[in-house]
Amino acid sequence: MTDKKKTLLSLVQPSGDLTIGNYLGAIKNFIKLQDEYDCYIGVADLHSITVPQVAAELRKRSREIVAIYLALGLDPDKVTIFIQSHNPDHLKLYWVLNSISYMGQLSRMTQFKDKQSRADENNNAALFTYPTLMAADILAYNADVVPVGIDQQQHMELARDLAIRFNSRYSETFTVPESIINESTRKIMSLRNPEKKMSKSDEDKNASIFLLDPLNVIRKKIKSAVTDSLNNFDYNDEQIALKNLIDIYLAFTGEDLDQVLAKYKGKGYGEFKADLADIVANDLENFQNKYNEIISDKERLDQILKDGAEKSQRKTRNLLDKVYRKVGFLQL
Ligand code: AQP
Repeated sequence: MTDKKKTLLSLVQPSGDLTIGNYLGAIKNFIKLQDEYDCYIGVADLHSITVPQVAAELRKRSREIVAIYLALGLDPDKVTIFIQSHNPDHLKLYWVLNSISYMGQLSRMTQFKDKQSRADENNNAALFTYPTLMAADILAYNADVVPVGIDQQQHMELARDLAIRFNSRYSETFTVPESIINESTRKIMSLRNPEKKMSKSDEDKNASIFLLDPLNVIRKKIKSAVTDSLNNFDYNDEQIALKNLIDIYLAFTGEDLDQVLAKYKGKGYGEFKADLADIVANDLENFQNKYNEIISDKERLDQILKDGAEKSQRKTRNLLDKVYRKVGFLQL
């Protein structure tokens, strides 16, 4: 008898063009783990309207993310790839979890505080309850593991709290999910300000490397990334800009830190940055060639998403019936 695979779930928002932060922090782990787990990988379109979006662009980016997943190596025959809004169970569970989410806890979420402070006229309620929807995304699938960057860790804690709270209030129902976080790529930083996370919605386009940036732009961004004036090739918390570039180097090459330190010790940052620019550009060139082929086959992408919608609903349906019964909704 074979053991039943555990469930892995993770979503990415189509809130902008994807960066190497999204790739190294989260997507790389989906790809690595796709054989080991029963995987549900989504496009979080519901989440993305917590900040203003242009409808046509949102639709376009949703399909693009699927093509990116495939070009990076996700196999749709193994993994269920779906759009969040195509499975209404996310929203059905969201409402129930809202009823056991505390305002105090939600108001302490750093992502909410950060986005709210930048969103003057868009201080909307969905931004506030975003983490509850994220908990619903995860708990609806009884996911065992969720690969994420460290910025999502606080939301993961909330998802765990809500699972435990629901289980103790109504009886054992949800798996308490664990995060999977890559230590060295848990938070890829901005190329312009190493105190800030690299983000797809950063207004300074030179701060982020987008997976679909032209190769010469990628090279230029890396070569002009901020470093420091110490002129000392080392990996430490005083030289955070350089540390970030070394983390990117390690992630793309698979080399270990000692090897890289030995290679560039005593050399100027310029040589290291030029090599890094080539490494990232060559890797992404390969990816972009595949992407261009995949994105041109709209029919295939839509078929993957139709199958994905069906499979994701099949996964969540019984659990949602159970939850609705437990909270006391009349079922006929
Ligand atoms: N800089 C990063 N380093 C490591 N991991 C990162 N992630 C995002 N940025 C980094 C991880 O990517 C996954 C998908 O992210 P998301 O779409 O859910 O939204 P996010 O975390 O808010 O990512 P962005 O790029 O910063 O988007 P915007 O600008 O729209 O807010 C998550 O697992 C995330 O941790």
